[in-house]
Amino acid sequence: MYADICKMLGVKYPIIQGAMAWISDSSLVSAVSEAGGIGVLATGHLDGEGCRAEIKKIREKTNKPFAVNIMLLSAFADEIAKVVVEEKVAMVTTGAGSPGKYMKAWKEAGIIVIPVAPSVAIAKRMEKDGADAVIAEGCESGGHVGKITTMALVPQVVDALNIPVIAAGGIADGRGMAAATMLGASGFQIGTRFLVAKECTVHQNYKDRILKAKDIDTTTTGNSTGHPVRVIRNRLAREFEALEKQNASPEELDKLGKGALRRAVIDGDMDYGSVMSGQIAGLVNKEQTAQEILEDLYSDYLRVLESYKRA
Ligand code: TUI
Repeated sequence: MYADICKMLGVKYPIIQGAMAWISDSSLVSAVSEAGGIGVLATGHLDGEGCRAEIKKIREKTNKPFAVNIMLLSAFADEIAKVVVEEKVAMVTTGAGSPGKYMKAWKEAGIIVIPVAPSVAIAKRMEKDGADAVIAEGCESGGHVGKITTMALVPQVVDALNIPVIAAGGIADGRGMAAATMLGASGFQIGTRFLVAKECTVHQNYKDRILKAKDIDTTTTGNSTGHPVRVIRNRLAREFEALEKQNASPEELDKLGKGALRRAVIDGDMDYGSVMSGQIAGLVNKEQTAQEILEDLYSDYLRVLESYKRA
């Protein structure tokens, strides 16, 4: 079944590198795509021209297909939606909202559109709006999350839709990929494991924090704002939780959260930065090149599937 997704995307592996704002830049994206996966440029921290410049850099490093992610809460979403058309990007993923209003222009430009959906109802709407596939993202993921786990979400989305479903959230090795296959997924989106790729330019402190993370080290903040975000628990997360318990206003919470992702990614501030990570970080314990990660993931996946056939 995964062959369909590889064919649709023109890639070797049915593996999409999850977009990570401030983190998945041209360096990581070109490395993942060059190695046979789908690199995804995050644009949550960029404006239209910043996005165009990164696309140019990716193209200088690889001629393989890559995707651009549009974080729909971004003030620059409209600009970036235009840039992907002008730059003839092959594929777009979206997050944190519904891309319905851009769909016509993107489909006319021949762009493959794969939105993230955190629930069956949203996934159905995206299929109706013309999505080519959806990424069913469980709340094990890092960053902005929905309410349902990957285990519960993926099979329900698979049953409700006629387009391919890509599983995301809690996948970092061949076992997770095999499990998602059993749930009916046609491909996999993986973020946290690519955070520690050698080509990933995130601050070394961030990588080290992921490498030493345990299963219970993440929490979600922002539950009262309607935009819960999964992060590694640190001083910032605790202060956020305390403020939320006191029913702080959205403005107060915004003030605390402002610039926090940049502080973690660029400055390496592990106390007052927002260290977004999936729950699977405990399984991620070595730095490898993007090519090694993809080869490792895929051979592990085939080995797991094979071992069940023999059993
Ligand atoms: O978008 C993500 N994960 C992200 S975005 C991000 S940047 C950020 N920084 C600070 C605060 C908030 C975000 C960090 N991580 N994942 C994809 C995702 N999309 N998760 C959930 C959704 C989603 C939610 C609602 C998709 C569609 C949707 O539709 C709502 C509607 O009514 O259409």
